[in-house]
Parts: sequence; structure tokens; C-alpha cells
Amino acid sequence: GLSTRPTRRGALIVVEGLDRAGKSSQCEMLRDFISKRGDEVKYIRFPDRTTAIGKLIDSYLRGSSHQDDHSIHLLFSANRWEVAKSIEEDIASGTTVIVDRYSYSGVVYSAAKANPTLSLEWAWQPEIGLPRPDICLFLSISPEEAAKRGGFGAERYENETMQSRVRELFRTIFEKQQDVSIIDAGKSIEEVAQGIQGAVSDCIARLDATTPLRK
Ligand code: T5A
Ligand code: NA
Repeated sequence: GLSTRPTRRGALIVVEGLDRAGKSSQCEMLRDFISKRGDEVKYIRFPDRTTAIGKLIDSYLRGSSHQDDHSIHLLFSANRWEVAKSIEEDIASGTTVIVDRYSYSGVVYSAAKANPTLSLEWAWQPEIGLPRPDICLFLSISPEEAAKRGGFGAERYENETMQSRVRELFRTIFEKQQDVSIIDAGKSIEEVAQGIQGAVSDCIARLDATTPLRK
């Protein structure tokens, strides 16, 4: 008919992984891949350092300001909530949204601090109700491979202690999590992209207009 309503909603695709796993490079390639299929697509990333909340996070990550562990955790979460509605609207109108880091980074980096009152369970609470990804691609890389991609930068969390705790916690949560594709991110950029494209194509093929976006 003449309806402009899409026959299929967009997909919510999350890319997660350790520092230097290649998330941003792969998100850009995935955006081009989906666009070439003829689908509408958007690429967003967290933290979004451009908003008022994002500026507080940016200052904290650069080491220019201090925040209580719980407080910064809630700011990272709030930084997702402030765009949750627009993600839902995009998905409903047929646009696929690729998200570079999401709740999984949120809970893992905070819980990795080993603060006795900041457990994984505590960290999950403010994430409950956010749009849930249709697929999460976890880019897995060994510390040796990651090290080949350059040394740590100056930002908070870019040190061996944090990174090894983060690696352990990602493993813990992704063992129990469904809808996660673990991708060997130690391969060439092209090989990694192909693995991601296969997993995403399968996911999109399973979606239609009646598949609800979960929370
Ligand atoms: N954080 C984040 C929280 O604590 N809570 C939260 O809720 C959230 C959302 C900033 C920090 O915030 C924390 C986590 C982080 O510590 P960020 O801004 O996303 O998060 O981090 P970035 O520093 O931007 O990203 P990464 O360092 O993690 O890098 P990427 O995106 O994984 O990797 P990318 O694509 O930039 O590639 C890195 C280098 O490797 C090369 C690239 O060319 C590049 O030089 N490369 C490859 N080389 C060889 N083979 C391949 N397959 C390669 N793929 C990429
Ligand atoms: Na990145």
C-alpha cells in the first residue's frame, strides 16, 4: 500500500570488548555494511562525551576531576538513559542502531574497582529498563595481542590491574548471557569484520516488525 511504515523494525546491535579490541573500527565497517544492504543505520557510542553528563564523565576519565565510584557509575548509566528514548524511536522507525560500548562496559568497569559496596549486582540495577540489544558482539582479544596495538594511554582504567579484572568480569557475565556472539578480535580487521557481518546478518534475518524490542 501507500503506507511508509517499515515492514521491519531496526536492530539494536551492541559491540563490546576490551580496550583496543577494535570496537570503533568494526562499528564503522559494520555501519557501511548495513548501509550497503539498503537499510537505515546509525552509529552511536558510550560514553557520549558531548552532553552535560558526558562532559563530567570525560573530565573524570581524563583524571581532571574526582568522583565517588557509585556516583560516576550512575553518571555513565544516566548518559545511556538520556538517549534511550531516541534509540527506541529510531528502532521503531526502521533504523538499525549500532552501539559502541553499552551496559556491559558500564557494569564491568565499575565492578572491577573492587569497591566492597559496588558489586556486579548493584551495578546492574540502573541499567534495568534500557532497550536490550538484539545481539551483542563481544570482541575478545588476548592481552598479548592488545599490547601489540600500542601502549596504554593516559586515561583512567588504562592499566594492567584494571584491564585484567575487566577481562575476568566480561568473561563472567558473557558466560551467562544469551544473544552474545564472541568474536576472535585477534584476527585481521577484514576477518573480524566478516565474522561480525555473518552474526549480524543472521540476527537481522530473524527480526520482523512484530519482534518486540526488549527492555
Ligand atoms: N566505561 C565506558 C565505563 O567505565 N563505563 C561505561 O558505562 C562505559 C560506556 C572510555 C572508557 O570508559 C569506560 C571504558 C573505557 O575505559 P571509550 O571511549 O569507548 O571508553 O574507549 P576508547 O579508548 O575509545 O576505545 P578503545 O581503546 O577501547 O579502542 P577500540 O575502539 O576497541 O579499538 P579501535 O578500533 O580504536 O582500535 C585500536 C587500534 O587497533 C587497531 C586500530 O587501527 C587502532 O590503531 N586495530 C587493529 N590492529 C590489528 N588488527 C585488528 N584486527 C585491529 N583492529 C583495530
Ligand atoms: Na573506541
